[in-house]
Amino acid sequence: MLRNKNKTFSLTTMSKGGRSAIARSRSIDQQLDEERGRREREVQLLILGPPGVGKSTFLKQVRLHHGDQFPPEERRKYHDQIMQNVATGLVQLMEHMERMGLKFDSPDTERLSDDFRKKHPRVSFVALIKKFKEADDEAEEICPATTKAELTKRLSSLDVYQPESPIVDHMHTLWADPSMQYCFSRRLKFDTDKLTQSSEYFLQHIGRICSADYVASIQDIMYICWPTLGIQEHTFRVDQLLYRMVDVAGQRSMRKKWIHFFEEAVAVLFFVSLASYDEPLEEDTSVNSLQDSLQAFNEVSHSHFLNKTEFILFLNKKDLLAQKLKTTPLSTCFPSYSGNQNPDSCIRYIKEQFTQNKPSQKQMYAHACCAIDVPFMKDLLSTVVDRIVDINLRRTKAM
Ligand SMILES: Nc1nc2c(ncn2[C@@H]2O[C@H](COP(=O)(O)OP(=O)(O)O)[C@@H](O)[C@H]2O)c(=O)[nH]1
Ligand SMILES: [Mg+2]
Repeated sequence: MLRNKNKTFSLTTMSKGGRSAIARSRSIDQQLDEERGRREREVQLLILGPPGVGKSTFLKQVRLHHGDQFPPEERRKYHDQIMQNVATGLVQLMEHMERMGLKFDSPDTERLSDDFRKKHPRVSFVALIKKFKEADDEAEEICPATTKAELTKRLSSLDVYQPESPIVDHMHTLWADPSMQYCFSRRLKFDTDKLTQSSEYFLQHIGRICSADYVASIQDIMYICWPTLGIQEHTFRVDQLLYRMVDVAGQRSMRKKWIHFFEEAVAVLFFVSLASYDEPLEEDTSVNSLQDSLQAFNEVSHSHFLNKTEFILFLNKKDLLAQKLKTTPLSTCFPSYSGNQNPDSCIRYIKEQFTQNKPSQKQMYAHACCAIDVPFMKDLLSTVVDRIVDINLRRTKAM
């Protein structure tokens, strides 16, 4: 028996066509209920932002605080990436030694360094990502086989994580050399090709990393610098909700091709590096990197495909911003900024630049953060999860 406001229909007294229409309508209702139920339980989040701003690090924090917490066998999977980061840092220092006219202490170490540089050339992640994007502009495929193959080749040539492998000894020997140590001590004075915080961290921990019983710590995992190629999806369950987070890995140039796939996204988590305020864009050095992020943010937050999607902005790398402000004023990026160089004042100003042009129907949430800081991120994640639950609730009610 079906009830429709005032009337009661009996299936047996209806025509065949009427019965099948009702059956169809029931099935549609059921599908809609299921869909509504699924949406209430599943939250799709889109992670956006240029490469290197901390998106993967954020996802690692989610995994740590709301996922499997990286059991030991999972941590071992990061060892190759860590070794690659150590090798890159060493080779970068060798290049600086050359520029500074520094020689290794013995001819044996000199030979070893030549050999090491040949076997482990620096992998230019920026070049790889660029190549990958160019190929993407022409092809539909998200991760071109050529780039994947190139990356795999580079990695297999490294093949380092064998504690008994000679490379571990070689790293020790090269790192212990007095000229290498002197060069490292001068790192803050490098004019170009500065060491990243991640290289600095891994070089300072070479002894521990190269030990036979090494298992990557959570902090090691957060410091890894490794490019994300292609679209990646990560799911996490917090309380009753399944969060489906899609990291499109800084796929900016072809956004028009895929943004419509994310119409259903409940929120965009948009990442920006505060530390990029004095950096030029890799692909166009006439453009300031933070200004470019601001433009990308304005553009995507006004996309009509995302007009039902809320935005949560993460102004990341606030630790590096604080360091840089000691020597470089914020006006480098925002000439109209005339305030002081206190990090909090500068962050307030940057936040304002990002949120002042928001679409009127959207709430805009902005958080300054440091994605490698484990306790800080634990608290921030709990705030963000609460916020997403609220957004999702409002959205399902409005359906
Ligand atoms: N100092 C500092 N480094 C960070 C922070 N967030 C991420 N990183 C580092 O920045 C590098 C790039 O981060 P990643 O998450 O891979 O960037 P993605 O390309 O946006 O996924 C890694 O070496 C991270 O350890 C931060 O808040 N402060
Ligand atoms: Mg990434």
